[in-house]
Amino acid sequence: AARLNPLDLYDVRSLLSDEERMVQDSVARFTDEKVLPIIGDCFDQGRFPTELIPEIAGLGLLGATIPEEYGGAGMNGVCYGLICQELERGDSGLRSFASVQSSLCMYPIFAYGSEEQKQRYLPKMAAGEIIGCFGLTEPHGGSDPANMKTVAKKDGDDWVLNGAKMWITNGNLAHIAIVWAQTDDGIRGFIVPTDTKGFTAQEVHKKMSLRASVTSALFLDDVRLPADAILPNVKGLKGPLGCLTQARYGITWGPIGAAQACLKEALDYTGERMLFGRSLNSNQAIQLKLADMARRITTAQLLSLQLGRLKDAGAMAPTQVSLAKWNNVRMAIDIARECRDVLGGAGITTEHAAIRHALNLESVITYEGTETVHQLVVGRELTGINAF
Ligand code: TGC
Ligand code: FAD
Repeated sequence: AARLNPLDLYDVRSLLSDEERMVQDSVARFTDEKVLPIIGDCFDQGRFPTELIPEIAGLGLLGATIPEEYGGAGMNGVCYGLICQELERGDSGLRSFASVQSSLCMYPIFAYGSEEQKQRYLPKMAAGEIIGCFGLTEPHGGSDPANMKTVAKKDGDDWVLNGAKMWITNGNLAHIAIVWAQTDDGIRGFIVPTDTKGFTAQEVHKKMSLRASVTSALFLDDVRLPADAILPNVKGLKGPLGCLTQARYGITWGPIGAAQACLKEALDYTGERMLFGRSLNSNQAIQLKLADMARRITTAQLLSLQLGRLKDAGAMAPTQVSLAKWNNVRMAIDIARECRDVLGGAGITTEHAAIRHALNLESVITYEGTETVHQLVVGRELTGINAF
């Protein structure tokens, strides 16, 4: 009998539309042909492959869900999820780049910006000519962004910003930063060109995770901006949290790709490795591990697809995103570590993908709300009690 696809045991792909399948295939091809041959070296060298940006943009992967009139690809949420999945099958750093540009920089300009801001920035951001970063987290504690110390004060018509942001993806690549700051009127968002006087980005080194991604600290020292730098249409923490909901949704899909890459590697390796006179995969202890990986990938796939259908129906609740972000990242990090283990010594170098994915997922489980933050969001939903 024909065997099932080990990376899609429930044929979740059959639930996709033709367009969704086409998008998945084109990103999968990009990952296989352009990302996988170089990404182990990029990780070793601590280098984000900027040379891939034009092709990423050309495939419509930046601002995929932004309407075409602003240069986006006008795709649905499920297509965006599949893009994240196939990019992260390559490396979490590539998916991070697309998440930040699309959900954390283009989305707030689209959702909260003026018509002039949308026209000015979005088409060039979709083309990869303007790269953005998103500054919410501060050095004193990212889980509690309401306790923000960065301030923006009015001076005549201008705004003057002071403060610092920490762990900012794309910080040293970016042409603009979306910076969230406390004002007399609550938390507001600003579009800050990174060549503005008083703005500096300092790359974080010595990372053991997301090495193929740029992470930076941002410093704002009397950064003076014109009145039209503010995002006019949102006030309060719901501005940045609304962006996080978009990015976290994509992050529920991404780790499925990382986990699939690891399961594939574990299947290939244990099929070929001969120990005690038989292939490694003939042992019950190994089959239990492989079966468990497939079980957890399958449940994650169904969770994200239903989440995407809810999103496209306009019915997705942030708590549902929290549950899937928690489940799917936990699933992937456990699988990557288990895959590293079944590869034995071979699992410890970047010749294989497992340890790179496992290390990357240490960031993914922390950023965009730590696992604990998402567990507490679900707990609050169930009990009505805020335990933060
Ligand atoms: P609360 O004070 O109750 O609510 C404030 C306002 O926001 C609204 N809201 C949301 N809106 C949209 N989406 C959500 N997920 C929302 N959650 C809350 C809420 O309705 C309220 O609106 P209003 O009109 O009443 O003012 O805030 P909370 O108690 O819900 O928040 C607490 C908590 C801990 C959940 C929140 O602070 C949180 O999520 N903390 C984690 C911070 C975080 O995730 N930071 C991520 C930084 S960015 C990043 O990591 C990028 S990595 C990207 C990459 O490289 O891929
Ligand atoms: P803390 O908030 O100090 O948390 C420390 C620990 O305490 C965690 O285990 C947490 O779960 C736990 N904890 C916190 N509160 C509670 C509680 N009430 N009860 C129990 N436990 C609790 N941020 C951006 O704004 N933009 C970016 O582009 C960005 N990119 C990132 C890229 C990377 C590689 C990394 C690692 C981070 C990035 N971040 C970014 C920051 C990220 O969002 C934060 O690291 C994250 O929100 C956690 O904040 P923190 O690191 O300050 O940890």
